[in-house]
Amino acid sequence: MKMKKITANSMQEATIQIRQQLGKDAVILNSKTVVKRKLFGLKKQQMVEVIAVLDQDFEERAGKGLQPAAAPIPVLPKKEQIQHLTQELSAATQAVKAAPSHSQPLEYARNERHAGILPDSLMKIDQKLKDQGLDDEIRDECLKGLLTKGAVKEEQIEKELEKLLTGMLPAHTSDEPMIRSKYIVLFGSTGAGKTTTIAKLAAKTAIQQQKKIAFITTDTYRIAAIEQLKTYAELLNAPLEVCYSREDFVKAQQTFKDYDHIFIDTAGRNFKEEAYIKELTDIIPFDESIQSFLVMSATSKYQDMKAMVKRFEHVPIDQFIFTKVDETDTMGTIFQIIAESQIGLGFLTNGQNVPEDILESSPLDLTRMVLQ
Ligand SMILES: Nc1nc2c(ncn2[C@@H]2O[C@H](COP(=O)(O)OP(=O)(O)OP(=O)(O)O)[C@@H](O)[C@H]2O)c(=O)[nH]1
Ligand SMILES: [Mg+2]
Repeated sequence: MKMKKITANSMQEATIQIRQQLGKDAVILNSKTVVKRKLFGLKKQQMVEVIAVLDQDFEERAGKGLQPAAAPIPVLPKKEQIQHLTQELSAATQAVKAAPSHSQPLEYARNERHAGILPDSLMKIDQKLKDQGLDDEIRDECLKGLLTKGAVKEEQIEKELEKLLTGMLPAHTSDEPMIRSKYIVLFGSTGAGKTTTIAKLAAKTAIQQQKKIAFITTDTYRIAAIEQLKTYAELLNAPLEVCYSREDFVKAQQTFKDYDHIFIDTAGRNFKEEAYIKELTDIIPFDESIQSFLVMSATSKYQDMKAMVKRFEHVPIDQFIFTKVDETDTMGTIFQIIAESQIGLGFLTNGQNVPEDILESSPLDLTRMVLQ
């Protein structure tokens, strides 16, 4: 085993020197910041001191053909390093979280910290998850988990990563039907796909499960909105009540007391306005007989989705519905929102066809969509 102590101006510089002196299979055992005196002790300078080793036994094994020669051999960090690496990753995440967003130097520091320490296979997967929109915290959890399991080869990574990511999502109670309450309400911003999705859910419940269904709409904002829902109601031979107030709503509940499921459509609003949230909760009593879905388009930006969830923090959201997944290739944003809020996924919709284009997806399904 060859060991070298290298002092350099930055981790990146140290990594280059290590590669030059010990080759690409060298592994960093330890790194720390040190203060060195320069110019006859007049000037202090912060530097990094890195201890790196090259395990020749490993090299010999590789040379004897015990490892595939063509593909670069992933360097599995040793046990004592794993602890060090996971600490480094936690520290890096804390620093990035504490810093203002778009903090270039910290982002650079984080990359510099990982470069040359992590095997290439893990760097690659980290980048892939980043491209999907997963944040530093989730990605660092994945890297720590993969390192702890010693998963550095592609097949191992795939298997472990699936488990790690799925474990971050709220558990799915698969024995319970997704539509489980008497009242089903969908709300969300304008044009998210609420009415189309209500029609899909109602049609599936009426046709496949042979349930007696009815509709309520509180979307009295647009004339066309009532007509839109009426068309679906007529097609399904189901009654529809239009509610302008809580009194209307209570009356409609009485009218539909013998029905199995009542699907409630609401007006799409700019929910940045607190008054619109109040309007919604004034008409609909969000009690335990109501199953509520916040509907968001999968094409929305992460920050907008996050703000939307925050705005509804006083309205109980049972599950999310993400629409228009057919219009995006990035499922990471959805994953991020679910993992962060711990609000489960109800449905994904993937097209304009009623009732076909709707999916019930488990946490594992969503993970696989992110990794695809
Ligand atoms: N590509 C695609 N389009 C969809 C999907 N779901 C709904 N849409 C379309 O999105 C548009 C808006 O759908 P609506 O159901 O009217 O949306 P809404 O949320 O009820 O709209 P407002 O009531 O005006 O707030 C329509 O053109 C739908 O066909 C989907 O999963 N994929
Ligand atoms: Mg609508």
